[in-house]
Amino acid sequence: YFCYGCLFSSLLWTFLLFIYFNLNWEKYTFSNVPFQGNPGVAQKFQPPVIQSHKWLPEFQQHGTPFIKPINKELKEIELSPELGRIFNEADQEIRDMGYQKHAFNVLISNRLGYHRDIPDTRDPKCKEKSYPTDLPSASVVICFYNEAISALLRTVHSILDRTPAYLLHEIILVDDRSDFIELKDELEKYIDNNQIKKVKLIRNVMREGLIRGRMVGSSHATGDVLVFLDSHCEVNEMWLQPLLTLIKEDHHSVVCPLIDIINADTLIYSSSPIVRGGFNWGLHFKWDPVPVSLLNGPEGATEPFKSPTMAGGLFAINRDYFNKLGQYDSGMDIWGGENLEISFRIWMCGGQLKIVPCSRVGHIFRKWRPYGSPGGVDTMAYNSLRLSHVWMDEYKEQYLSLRPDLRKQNYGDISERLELRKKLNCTSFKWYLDNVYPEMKINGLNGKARMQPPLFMNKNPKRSKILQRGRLYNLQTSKCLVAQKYPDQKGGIVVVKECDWTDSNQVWIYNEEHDLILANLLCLDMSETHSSDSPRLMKCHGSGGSQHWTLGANNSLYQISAGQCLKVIDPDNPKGYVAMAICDGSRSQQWKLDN
Ligand code: UD2
Ligand code: MN
Repeated sequence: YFCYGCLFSSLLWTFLLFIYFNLNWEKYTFSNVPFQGNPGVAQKFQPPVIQSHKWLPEFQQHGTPFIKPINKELKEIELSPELGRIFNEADQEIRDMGYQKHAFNVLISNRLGYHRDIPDTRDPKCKEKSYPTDLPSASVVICFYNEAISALLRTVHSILDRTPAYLLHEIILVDDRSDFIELKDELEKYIDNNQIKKVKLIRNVMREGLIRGRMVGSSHATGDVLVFLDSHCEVNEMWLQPLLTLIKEDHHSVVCPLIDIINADTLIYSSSPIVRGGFNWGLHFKWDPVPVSLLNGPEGATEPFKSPTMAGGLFAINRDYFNKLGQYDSGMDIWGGENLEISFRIWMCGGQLKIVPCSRVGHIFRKWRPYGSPGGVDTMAYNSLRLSHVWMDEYKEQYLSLRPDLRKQNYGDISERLELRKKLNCTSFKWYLDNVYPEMKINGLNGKARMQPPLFMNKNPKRSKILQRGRLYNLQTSKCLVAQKYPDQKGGIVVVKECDWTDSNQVWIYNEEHDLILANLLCLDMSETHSSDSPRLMKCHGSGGSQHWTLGANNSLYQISAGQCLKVIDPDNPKGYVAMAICDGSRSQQWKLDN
């Protein structure tokens, strides 16, 4: 018995599917990421790639009335303090929610729009360098989770604006299953409406974390070189050519740009000191000074130099080499550790890792990570445990003795990574320490967990030129701004009290850095997260943002990252509480810094 009906209907279905895919082939690409049998990582069907085709004229720029013309020679961009001003409750909401969701000033990010000028932070000698024109092409891979759309699109446009089209093969955005709706609808619409032809958008079906996320992205890439970036970067002038040149010369070179600093509170772009990557035995990445011997070449600080490790987010690697080298450890989850893993692997298995100071890319360094991992797992520890067991030989004891709690913790199956190490004929960790990172002391100290900007700008505020010195006197109450308790108490609030012209603890210093320093001890600081909190006295960090104050023309005391003015809450209340509020020029918001 033969079922002709069944045969007919299955043929019909095949035909219909064939027609459908042929019609949509341009738009939908299906592929599987080669996850090599890791438990917990299901072989899964990859979501469609949304790709736009045509190239439209320039995207209509967001109006940015706040930006002063930039002096390109400056090492720091001059943004108007007005950029962060809060005009109404909607602004307030954007700013406060922005800090909660993204840990940086989203109000300013939105106002900057998707295109902006940034200062050319390279050493002037870099501009005299020339690079070959026949360079390999680049696929830029950006994996993101719950990113602020303005920061993401500014990353994308900075690449489109500052990369020669013939070198840019594509930009692959991997949405790591973000929760925010704007990242689904708005982004897709934006890419489609503006027909940004080089941008491909891939959506993960499940949250994978940045490590597998990047693997998904790279599996879709077809350019010669992969360039990984975080989703809150801005690339600078001639950023790509020096990276590609080094890879062209030696395809076993993995190269990083120098990471400039985009301030999380003000979005000011500034040049970074020349540093390289290291780590401590807590397996935290850290920045190290570059040995003078490495900078003493004929070109000084413009020559690429070797780096024992990379920070992780920003690097370029030949695509074939990335695959041969074993991509990433797909058993690692969400965040952390993959940067040391790939650094060790590069050096131990025949490659080299370099930082190229003539290539500059800015990155928003956030003070905390605004997201967790599913189940609240410490993925950094889990990932570090995996890498220590695969790569660190007897030196994993250095780590485990600092983290005895991890000795018994499960770290999944690492057999494939051990095989990879064998297959690639890699050297020992001792070789790496002896030859690549001889500065590393055995039994070193533990360090910090957060990703910090290089040599976090702990400038001594006392060194900055003093502009004014005196009491901060409120015009409505005729009282002075002082510490509620002690001027040397970190975290203490400030209030207005009767002025005492003999008390040096009431004296403020206002310096060129726009710090307000009380009694030459602590700085007036405004929390970035909670603008409803009152300002506090904190250790001076010298990096502006939460400690940047301007004494306005109408006697206002304006806080740049809060976008608000200081006011006395209730002039009749003897407690003298002050708070930040929308600037309205009222008497309660008027201050004089006087002797
Ligand atoms: C640094 C690296 C980062 C990564 C990390 C260690 C730089 C400038 N940044 O931390 O790239 O190597 O160290 O793992 O070197 N993301 C996802 N899914 C997630 C979590 C994050 O897609 O589940 C994205 C995120 O949106 C961002 C990127 O991964 O684009 C890096 O995350 P981050 O910016 O929070 O990491 P960062 O800069 O603190
Ligand atoms: Mn980042």
